[in-house]
Amino acid sequence: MGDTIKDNAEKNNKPDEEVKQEKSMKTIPTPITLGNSLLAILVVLILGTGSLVYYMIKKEQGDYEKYNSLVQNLVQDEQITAPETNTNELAEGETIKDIIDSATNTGSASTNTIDAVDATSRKVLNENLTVLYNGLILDTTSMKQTELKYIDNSDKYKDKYVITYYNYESFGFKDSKLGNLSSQLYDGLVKIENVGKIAISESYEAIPREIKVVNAIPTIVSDKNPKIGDYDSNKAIITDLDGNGTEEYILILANKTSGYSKITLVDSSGTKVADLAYIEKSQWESVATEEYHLSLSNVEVIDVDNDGIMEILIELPRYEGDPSISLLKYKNGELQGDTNIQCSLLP
Ligand SMILES: [Ca+2]
Ligand SMILES: [Ca+2]
Repeated sequence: MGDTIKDNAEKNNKPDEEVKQEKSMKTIPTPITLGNSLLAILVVLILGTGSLVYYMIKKEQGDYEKYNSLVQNLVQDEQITAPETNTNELAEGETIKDIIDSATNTGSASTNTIDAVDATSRKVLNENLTVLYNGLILDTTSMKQTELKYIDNSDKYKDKYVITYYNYESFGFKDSKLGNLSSQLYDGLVKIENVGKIAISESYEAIPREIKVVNAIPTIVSDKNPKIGDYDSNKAIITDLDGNGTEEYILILANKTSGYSKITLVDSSGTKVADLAYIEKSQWESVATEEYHLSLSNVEVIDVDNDGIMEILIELPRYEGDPSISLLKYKNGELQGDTNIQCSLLP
């Protein structure tokens, strides 16, 4: 106490600055006490923990960078495969150009490239492609006469046909609807209801080019086929079946006097390719209550196998039961399928 009073007295004599200095001087030389050593340990601990945390962050960063570079490598790998699709796009572009070019050249070679257009994606689509004709299954895998098939009602997979169908009628797209299984028709057999005349399970463009129907024979055709004058009922379907830029003609011809009718394919130059189907009076006279002629309703033009080419479907009538279907493909000046089919309504 006494010291303090004495000190205070001394301090009082000194200038303010000196007093302050002395005060700070006195506090600096702190003796090593228990509290201070605890503080030192705490500081060491804090520094230690800090450096540990720093090390861990660094390590995490390293790992992240490693992961990041791995991901980048993967992305680069993806980018290596990506140009393939670009090449496809290029090929497609070239094909479209080819098609446009061929429109003026009537080239047949250029149509070869049509098949190459997104062939891969088409193949994937076609694996599950279902085509219905009047609600019955139409096998579109080969160009020939084919029977329409019913669905077996006891088939445990029959529900796979209960899907949305894209419906086509009168040479155009009609709508898309969910098809339903019908009630039993014959002996455990059902078909699909609520669909159009032709129903396709995939949403590709099945009529990619305009189809015109006229009630006359185009002069380019009649000039080269003077015998067409013998028919008194003439209709022509005009469309570019194979997409090469030139139109083909499907003629529906009937002679009311002779009772003969036929469906004929004519190429873009007006030259007959083939008679596809015909019926004579003797094949319908005894069973038909009215005159029977093959008509527009016997023909459909639609791409049923998703290759960009519209097939010709001829409905072949019969005495009873469902008609069979003749599938034909006209491509590069060549016709695949059965021709000159004689139809008959006789039992
Ligand atoms: Ca054509
Ligand atoms: Ca086709």
